[in-house]
Formats: sequence, C-alpha cells, structure tokens
Amino acid sequence: MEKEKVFYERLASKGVSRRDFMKFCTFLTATMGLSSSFVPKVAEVFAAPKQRPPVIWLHFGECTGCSEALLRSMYPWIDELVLEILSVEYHETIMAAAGHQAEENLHNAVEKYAGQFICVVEGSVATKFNGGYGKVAGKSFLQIAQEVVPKAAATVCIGSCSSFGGIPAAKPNPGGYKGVGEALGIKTLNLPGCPPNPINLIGTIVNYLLLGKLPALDEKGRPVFAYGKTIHDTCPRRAHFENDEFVEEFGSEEAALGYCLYKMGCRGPETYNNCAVAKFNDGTSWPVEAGHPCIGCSEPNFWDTMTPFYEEL
Ligand code: FSX
Ligand code: SF4
Ligand code: F3S
Repeated sequence: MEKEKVFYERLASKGVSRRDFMKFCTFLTATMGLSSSFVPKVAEVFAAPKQRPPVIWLHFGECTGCSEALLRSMYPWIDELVLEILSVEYHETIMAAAGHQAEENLHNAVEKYAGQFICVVEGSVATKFNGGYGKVAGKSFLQIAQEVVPKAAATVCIGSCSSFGGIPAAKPNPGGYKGVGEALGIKTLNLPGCPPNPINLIGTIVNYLLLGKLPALDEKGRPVFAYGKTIHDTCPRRAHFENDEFVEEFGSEEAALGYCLYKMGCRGPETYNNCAVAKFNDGTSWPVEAGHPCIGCSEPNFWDTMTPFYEEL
C-alpha cells in the first residue's frame, strides 16, 4: 500500500491524476485483449511492481524511430512508467555511459543476467561480408546478436527492421540485412511497424509481468492482441469502401469527406496491425485518420512488396 501511495503522489506531482492513470490502464487492458476485470491488476503492475526484469536493448541497422516513438510519447509519464517497471541495463540512446564503459556495461549485464534478461532489439542485422555492413565497437551486428540473443530469456524485436528486415533490407540490400529471427535462425517475438506503436511493447511487457508469460503469437511471431486483424478490418473509412466512395485525388472534396483511400494506394486490406484502434501519440491520430493511405509499414518485406506507394493494389 505504501508503495502505491508513493506512486500516486509522484504521478500527482507531474500533474497526472489517478483518473488519467486509470484511463491509460483501461486503454492498455483493452488493447491487450483482456477483460476490464484486469484493469486493477494492470494498474498494480505499474504502481507496485513485484519484479523489474532486466532488459538489454540492442540497436542495429535502423533509424531509432522505434525508441523515439516510445520516448517521445505525448505524455512523458508513460515512458517513465515503462522505464520504472523494467531495469534497463543497456540502451545506446538513453544510457549515460559511452565508449569502453558502455561496452563493459553490456558485457557485465549479459553475464550477470544470463537466462533472465529480456533482449529488445531495434534494427536489422547485416549478414553478408561477415556482417561488415554494420558494427558497434569493432564487432559486427551479427556477432553481437550471436553473443547476446541466445542468452536472453526472451527476445522482443521492436519495429519492422528487427522483425523482418525492414527498410535496410529493401532492394538491392547489398549488406544482406535480415530480421533478427532470420539472421540467427531462431524464433523471436515481433512487434513490426515503422515505427511500431509503443502501446504494443507496453502491452507485451505488462502481459509478461502480469501473467508470467509472453502473449499468444501468430505464425509470424506477432502478438495476436495487436496484429490479429487487418487495418481494413478496423478502419473507420470501411463503410465508404463498401459503398464505392473513394478518394481519387488528395485535396479533393472526396478527401475532405473522409472517403476510402484504396485508390490512393491504401495497403490496409493486406496489413495486420491495430493502428486504427490504438492510434499514435496517445490516441491522437493515425495515418488513415490523417488522410494518408496505409503504406503497409508493418508487413514482412515492407518496402519492396508495398512500393510503388500511391498506386492501387
Ligand atoms: Fe526500423 Fe526502428 Fe522503422 Fe526506424 O529503430 S522500423 S527504420 S521507424 O527505427 O527499426
Ligand atoms: Fe480499407 Fe484503407 Fe479504405 Fe480504410 S482507407 S477502408 S483501410 S482501403
Ligand atoms: Fe503503418 Fe499502416 Fe499503421 S502505414 S502505421 S501499418 S496505418
């Protein structure tokens, strides 16, 4: 109880009311596909964490948009909450250490928490030329992945790059970039999207802390709670699709009326993701709501299979 009291006082000092926090927990619980009876338990994971699993966060070939999506969430307290329920031992973007000290931190954390840590990977792995297309501290991404990933209790690939190769793996892909699972020949939990929605990472972690296991996955390693339906299945413009009401030019009257973007190249019908429901920036909007077709950023082999954009499927 004392822990919870301190927690709510701390939130209040940041201008976040208990009500705001419960609203977030209700949204998160629904996103995770759990019934509303779980809301108090989800709140407890944050307010009185029983354990803080160690996390080692690796960066390979990518743009860091995945970390940015989490760290720049509109309400700064959400990323703080996540960082508090985890014990982040190594994260190149946010850690204070640099150079040899950073390398030492990584090495020590891998040894100390072998078999216990969650490895979060951002970015894809260069596999050609002995991994020569991407190195940190003289070691190739491939070497680092081979050393760290097998020692993790679970590996979570955040973003399309680590999940499936993403933009670094787009043609002609001279470095032979691949997703982590494919590069190492292992199964990973994948949270694709370029960038992915941070709520799906939070949902995955809370699921792990609350139920002691990772969420149910589909055959591509994606949590079913987030990737079980297509964009098209949940799109608010769907009625216009069914009624043959399409936008054929940006800036047109049809665009202003919010008609379907299929003829502008929308890839919603073949893209599995929960953007329409979870939205971005804490529920502000998402591509189709903003008037832009879905470009299929979370599908395997995005970008090659989804380009040329703006052309009908
Ligand atoms: Fe990839 Fe993430 Fe796209 Fe960027 O790090 S999924 S390029 S948003 O940042 O890996
Ligand atoms: Fe489907 Fe895209 Fe049209 Fe939405 S905008 S209904 S996802 S085709
Ligand atoms: Fe990506 Fe399409 Fe969602 S482009 S962000 S999967 S709407």
